[in-house]
Amino acid sequence: MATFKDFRNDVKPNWCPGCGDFSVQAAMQRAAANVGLEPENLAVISGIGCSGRISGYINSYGFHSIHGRALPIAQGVKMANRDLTVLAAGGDGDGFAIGTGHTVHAIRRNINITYIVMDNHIYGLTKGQTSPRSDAGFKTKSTPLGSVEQPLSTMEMALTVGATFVAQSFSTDLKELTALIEAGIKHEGFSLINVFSPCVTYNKVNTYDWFKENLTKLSEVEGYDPSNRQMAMQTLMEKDGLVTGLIYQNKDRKSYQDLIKGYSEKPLTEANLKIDQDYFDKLVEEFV
Ligand SMILES: Cc1ncc(C[n+]2csc(CCOP(=O)(O)OP(=O)(O)O)c2C)c(N)n1
Ligand code: SF4
Repeated sequence: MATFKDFRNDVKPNWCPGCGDFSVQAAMQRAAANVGLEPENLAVISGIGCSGRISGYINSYGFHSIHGRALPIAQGVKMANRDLTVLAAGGDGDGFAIGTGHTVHAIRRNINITYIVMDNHIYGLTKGQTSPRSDAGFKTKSTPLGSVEQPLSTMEMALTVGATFVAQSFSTDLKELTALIEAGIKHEGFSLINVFSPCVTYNKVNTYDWFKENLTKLSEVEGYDPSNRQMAMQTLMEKDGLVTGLIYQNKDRKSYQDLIKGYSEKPLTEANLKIDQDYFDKLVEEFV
């Protein structure tokens, strides 16, 4: 049986020392081993950004794709081969700026993949511009006088568009993050896990200490019930989205795969996609 070490490769991450993404990588590797996967059962599909490099640092199938496009590719991989566990990963710019449309539709589609967002409230790779997660007033090279825009409340957005699994964690809490990724993998549908993963180089406001001071653990909120969508929404609004733990899970809704007729019987990789010559000729005739 594989251990987390089997999900390591020889590529040395070129993240800055102290970047939150190191722990996210470790949590993904641990979670994959803990749920009993072998490297050949896993595909990690990432977007572009510092965080997007993660697919190159994990021993599994992988695809370092295009900015904001990890999810279309990850969904395609899962639809072609449902036997693979598919993890999509990227930054808050990747998933909540250029990729927002894909994120919203993947959530409502409820395909059985797990999406891990490394949320540092900034564009790291391009050297520190605002992201849709940056707070109002946040000063960067692109907003020298402070951002005048409100940040996107992404967890509330996910609940609104029909998410069946929404969780949030902090990259220093390896135990909680690993457990949430495991739960996301086991969830029969789309799971969104937003990880506060500080950028130590360009974000001098939302630091490790800042998150430590401002985050509330849902496990410590009395009576919190992650199956209650209304409670999830109310708690997010009260705490300005700054919570960690399992925010919401709906185990009753069927995944996209389970609703597509025929898909559950045979993945595309095993289907006979050949068509005979007569049928091909007929098709061509139709179009010429
Ligand atoms: C289509 C396209 N537009 C813009 C870029 C430039 N670009 C690369 S990464 C990035 C944003 C990075 O921020 P984020 O996704 O939050 O990831 P981080 O680097 O912070 O991990 C941008 C705008 C690109 N590579 N491709
Ligand atoms: S620039 Fe920021 S996000 Fe990118 S590797 Fe460095 S610390 Fe991490």
